[in-house]
Amino acid sequence: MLNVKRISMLIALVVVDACAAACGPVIPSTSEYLNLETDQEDRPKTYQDLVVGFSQIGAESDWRTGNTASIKEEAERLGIELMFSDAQQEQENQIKAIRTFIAQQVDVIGVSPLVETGWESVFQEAKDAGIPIILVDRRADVPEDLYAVRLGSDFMEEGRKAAREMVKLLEGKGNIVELVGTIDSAPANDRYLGFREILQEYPDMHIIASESADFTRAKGKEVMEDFLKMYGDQIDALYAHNDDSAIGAISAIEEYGLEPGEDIKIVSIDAIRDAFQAMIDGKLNVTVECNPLLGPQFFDIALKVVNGEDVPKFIPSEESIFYPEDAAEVMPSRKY
Ligand code: GYE
Repeated sequence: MLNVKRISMLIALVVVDACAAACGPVIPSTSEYLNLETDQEDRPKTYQDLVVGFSQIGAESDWRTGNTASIKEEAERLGIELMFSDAQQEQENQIKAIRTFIAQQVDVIGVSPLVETGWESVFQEAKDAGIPIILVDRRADVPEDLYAVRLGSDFMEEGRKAAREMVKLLEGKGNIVELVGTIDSAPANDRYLGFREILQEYPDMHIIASESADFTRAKGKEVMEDFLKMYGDQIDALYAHNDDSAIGAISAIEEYGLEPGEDIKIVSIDAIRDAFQAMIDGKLNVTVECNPLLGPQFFDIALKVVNGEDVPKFIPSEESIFYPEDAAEVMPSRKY
């Protein structure tokens, strides 16, 4: 409601605006102030004011379920109204969810894009409606003005770290098979490239096969079975783009009659609890951490963005690398 103080401020602004053309462009336009007045917003929003739409990819891995839990728990803790949509691995469903959030006029939209391409028009629709997009976890291949900020991991660096670990395990020499993540997803693209960037310095290390396992255990097992049929014990090592696909592959290797972690060295990414168990059991050699617990940082950024505060375009999550010797000690503290 307009109080006396606000009305007099408005009159003063109209007067100021009348002079704006003559007095120069430094004075903000009346409409900017009028917008503020009609919105009745003269204080920054708090968490309890926020309505947030979140478009999640699905539940393909333990990483993803950890990520979902972190977002839901943090929204609950902060008293944020969260509209959560699970796209079940379909980009089409994510696009529909974003359109619904726009129609519902949420304050901010979080999205983890399944694949890199195909987001421009729907992000533009959000921008036109004045709703900021925050990319959580995966990147989208769109011009920078179509999203406010990306929060997530440096997937190229994860690929490089995995390669450096592989070089150590194989002492610079051997045949590697690779389980790629979801085709056209940012982590699959970058983990593929980052790994090769390091490997090119080691001419005796060869990637003899590379196929997508879609970040799942079921596909990891299936594709590893094919690799074993084709190459058998010529395979010295496996590079899996995530732990779930590595765990699927571990069963395939055991069923084939070889020892995972011994006959075939394995490096994967994520650092889920089951990867720690696999390291304790001697079946996995290294896991490179990719942190899914992004809920707290996401809502912190969302509030800043909604309140017009400056945020960097990319905010990296903190990560490390884990080995079998530390697995038993670290495992109890793992939350995903
Ligand atoms: O590594 C994988 C998940 O986008 C970083 O998606 C994420 C990846 C993660 O399915 O397990």
